Amino acid sequence: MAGLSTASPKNGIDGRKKPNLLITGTPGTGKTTTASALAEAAQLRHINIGDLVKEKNLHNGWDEQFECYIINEDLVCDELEDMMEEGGNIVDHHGCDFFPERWFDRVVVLQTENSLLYDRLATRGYTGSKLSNNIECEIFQVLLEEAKESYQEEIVVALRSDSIDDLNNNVSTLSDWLRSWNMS
Ligand code: DAT
Repeated sequence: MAGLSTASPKNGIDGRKKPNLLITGTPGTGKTTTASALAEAAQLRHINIGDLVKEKNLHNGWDEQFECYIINEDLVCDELEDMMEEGGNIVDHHGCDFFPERWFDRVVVLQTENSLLYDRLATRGYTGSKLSNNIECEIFQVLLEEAKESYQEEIVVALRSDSIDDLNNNVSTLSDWLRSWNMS
């Protein structure tokens, strides 16, 4: 896995002028909070996949068991293709294996200590198996494994997201990286 400070920035695989960043992690780890602060700091576009799916009906109905929309991955990818080609996107989603690998210059996996994550998800109203499944997902580092299997390991970075200090540090580190990419 790459440390952000040592990885040298480079132009996008498709020759895009601005980088695309994927922020992933278990629900509640802070993807949306981080992506939205970073998008503002770096003046990039924040794309929350969950919101996009709802707004544009890019799903195959509601999953009663998991209490979420069943994402139509092909429709999501079709919807995003032009924007991703252009660059300058921060994509925020709790999965990462169905996007084309060529889209992203960096993949960030946020991680949160279990008891803190439990409290955040309980506050959000998660209970029962929805709550325990997500905690297990974090314990087993499912998203980090998925990211490492789906992208080159040198573009994958795991960042702690336990506290507001972590949040601020992550936004600052990622802003620096985006700036250095733009200068390359
Ligand atoms: P996600 O998009 O991964 O589901 P979120 O951004 O909605 O997560 O954050 C979930 C809650 O946790 C929300 O109330 C904001 C808070 N939060 C996010 N990142 C945090 C951090 N690093 N430290 C403390 N609280 C955080």
